[in-house]
Amino acid sequence: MNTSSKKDSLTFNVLIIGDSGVGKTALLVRFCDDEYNPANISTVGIDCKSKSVKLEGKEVKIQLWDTAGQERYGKLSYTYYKKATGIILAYDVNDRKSFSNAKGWMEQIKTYANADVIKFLVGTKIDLSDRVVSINEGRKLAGANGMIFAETSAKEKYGVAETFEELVKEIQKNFIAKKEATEIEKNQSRQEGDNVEDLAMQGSGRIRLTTFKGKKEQKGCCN
Ligand SMILES: Nc1nc2c(ncn2[C@@H]2O[C@H](COP(=O)(O)OP(=O)(O)O)[C@@H](O)[C@H]2O)c(=O)[nH]1
Ligand SMILES: [Mg+2]
Repeated sequence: MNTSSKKDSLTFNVLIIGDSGVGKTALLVRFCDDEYNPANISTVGIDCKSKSVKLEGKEVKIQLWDTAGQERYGKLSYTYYKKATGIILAYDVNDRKSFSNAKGWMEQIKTYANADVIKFLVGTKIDLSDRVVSINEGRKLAGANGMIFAETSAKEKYGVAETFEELVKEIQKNFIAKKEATEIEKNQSRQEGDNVEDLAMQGSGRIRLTTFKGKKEQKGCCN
């Protein structure tokens, strides 16, 4: 998992991708500032907003990377994928093309992101009455690609807080699992280190003895 640690504080990077106009910025602004601006303000370059949340009782920073101008897959630098702890792939439920293109975005995730990245597929703008992508289609695509599925309306505040809440929970689960795995690894290598030290301290005689013992056992077994 990709985290950066500065003095004791943890930062997780979340990347938001998807076609232009699907509502990535609106989603982010709703989550970070609880605001919605109906005017189409184009994101320029890569915009980053952050929000602090609690993780294991400690404050952690979720850094959200909003993309623009790179909204055709293949245009976004692979380092953004690599640095991501979580990725939100958004499509507009009223725009079939943005949903078809989601598959292309998924290929980018598979190619460049880390295997343990937390992936969300999010259908946006469900307040509109022009829906062309059903909830089941979205769910199915998400399931087939190991992604968590959600639908939102940044305008009507629907599902946004819940989506980010779940994302943070998943990051937390992943973080704890990773931490535990690292502890186990550390303990194992410490034990292995002890053994090496043991052998080194007892000199080559011990090593010879071990070899000899092995051979003796083998002999007894075969005869
Ligand atoms: N009705 C509706 N319109 C939305 C919603 N989210 C975004 N929009 C509109 O869709 C347009 C594009 O949104 P924007 O966030 O800039 O998309 P981006 O290019 O993916 O960042 C803007 O005019 C938004 O006001 C939503 O939840 N409901
Ligand atoms: Mg934008």
